[in-house]
Formats: sequence, structure tokens, C-alpha cells
Amino acid sequence: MLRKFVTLYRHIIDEERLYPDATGQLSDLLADIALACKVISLEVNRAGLIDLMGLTGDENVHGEQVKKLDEYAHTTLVRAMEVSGHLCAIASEESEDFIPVKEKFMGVRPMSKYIIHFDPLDGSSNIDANISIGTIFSVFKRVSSSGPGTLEDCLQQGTKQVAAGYVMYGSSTIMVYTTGRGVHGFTLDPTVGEFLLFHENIKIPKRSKTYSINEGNYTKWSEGLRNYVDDLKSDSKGKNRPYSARYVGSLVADFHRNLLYGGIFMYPGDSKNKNGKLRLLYEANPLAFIVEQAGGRATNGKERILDIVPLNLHQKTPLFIGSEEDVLEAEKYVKS
Ligand code: P6P
Repeated sequence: MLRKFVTLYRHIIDEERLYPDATGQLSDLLADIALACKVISLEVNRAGLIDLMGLTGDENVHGEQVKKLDEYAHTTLVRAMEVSGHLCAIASEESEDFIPVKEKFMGVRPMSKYIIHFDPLDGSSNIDANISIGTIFSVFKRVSSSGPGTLEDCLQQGTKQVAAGYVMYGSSTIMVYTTGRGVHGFTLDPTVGEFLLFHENIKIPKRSKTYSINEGNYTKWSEGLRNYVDDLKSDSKGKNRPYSARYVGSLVADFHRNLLYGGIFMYPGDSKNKNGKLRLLYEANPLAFIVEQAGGRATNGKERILDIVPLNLHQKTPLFIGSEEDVLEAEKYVKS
């Protein structure tokens, strides 16, 4: 069967045509994100050859060592997003405060009606080991009327997202995105510099045989969670046990594998960090939007991720995300 030769931009425009009142701003914004990520991909893929490996010696807002590629990815995205003319505010893991877009960059059409959150290079602690890392993004319509964006524009419930996605820099560079009409995956063909459709309408299996969690934290977990993971490893034939453990330690890589093959990824709160490690606005929310669009489920163990009302830009949340039936089962144990 002849596969459709569909570029990302073609796909975005086709999606846009389904919304009669679309102004084209979101389509342009998604194309700008893809372009910025192509540039980042170039650097990630040759970081071993030029001196972008290793540390800048600086620390980011979370006191984490900033890898040079982190900084590069952040700067590349901010520059591309500022000049896009479609944003009134930009929020990044690498920036303590959100960045209001300067008037001179504001679009001349309806005043720059979007805001964006991104994790410029998630999993960056794996850069030197050449393990897949990724850019994660989440787009909202502004709630303020005009001018540079406000904190209120940036602290919206995940259900209000208009687009979300990630770009994973691995054996190939892929982009997965949703605008609320299914989840679609693209592979970058470096010879033509285009993201080409490889998987339209991705659906995550309802039940899997894979779980992803850092078992090094086992002694800090709640009793309910310990019982759940112990059960996954048992060999009770009646409940398709034991599951396989798959954990890269790079959120985008673990999430993407589970999205395609099925699986549950967990980063729970524990006795040391009650809200776990992952961030609501630029990690949990975008992946939760994607997984629900693919027929999966994402909660904090009790509440749907997308229903959480954010209180600050870098707040953490426990995350249980992936195959619907697995997440529901995990919740039963965690609540017990
Ligand atoms: P741990 C990478 O540093 C990251 O932010 C995510 O990409 C990943 O899922 C998680 O942390 C891994 O954390 O504590 O298991 O090393």
C-alpha cells in the first residue's frame, strides 16, 4: 500500500482546515516549534564532536547541574518562540520566572493569543551517555486580553491545553503532537529536513505487561505502591504476571515506548519527596494530554493530571501515566 508522503506542516494545515475559525496562528506556532527542534537535533546529534558535552558549571533554578545542551536548547526555543509573533508569554524549566514576550515581537494579528511551557531538554543528565532525550511542550490560549502575557496566562488547568507534544532525540529524531484530535507521530528525514508522518492516530494498548519506575526508591514508597509493584513481579498466571521492567531514566524515552507498546510509567511521591520529581506544567500536563488522546490515563494516583489547578510554574506532581487499565489498577493499590 502506498504510504502517504505527509510532512508535519501538511498534517498541521490539514488539521487547521478542520477548524473553520482557525487563524493559522497555532499552525505557524507548531511549525516554529518543529523548526527550533530541528536545530536542537543538529547540536544534540553532534554534541560528541564539539564541546557542547559536559557541564557549564552553572546550576538551574532547581539547583541541578546545567548541561551546555540544556542551555542551548532553552535559548534556541526562546529565540524561535519570541519572534514567532504568536505568543504573549514563554515559560521554561530553565527559567525561574515566565518570560513575557516583548511588544516588538507581538503579532500584528489578534494580539499573540498563545502561551507556551516547555522543558527544553528533558533527561539531559543522560546526554553524555548518548541516551535518548527530549523537548516537551504545552500550548494554551492566553486568558489576559492583550499586551505581554501574565502569570495567570501561565497557570491554567491542563484541560485548557490547545496543543502538546514532544520531540525525542534518539536513534532518529521524532516528533509526536496532539491538538485534541488524536496523537500523530513524525520522523525527521535529515536528507530533506522534514518531519514525515510515520504513525497517525497513535492508540496506547488498554492493558500492557510493562512497568517503568525507579525501584531504587522502593523503601520510600507507600505500602500500597510497594504491594502493587510486588504484585506486578509475582507469577500469578491468572493476572498476566510477571510484568517486564523497562526504565531508561529519560521521561520522553520511557513515555514514548509505553505509548507505542503499552505500559505504565510511575514517578510517585515518596517519604522524601511527597510530590515526586516531575513537573506539572511542562512534563505531566503535556504527556497527560497526549496519553488521554491516545486512549490512556494520567493521574497523580488520585486525581486526573489535567484537572489539577497549578499554583506555581515549577510545581511537582506524582505521575501515574500509560495504559488505562494498568493506571486504574495502580490507583486501587495506592488508594488502599
Ligand atoms: P530518576 C531525567 O532527569 C528526569 O527528569 C526524567 O526525564 C526521568 O523520567 C526522571 O528524571 C528520572 O528520575 O530519579 O529515576 O533518576
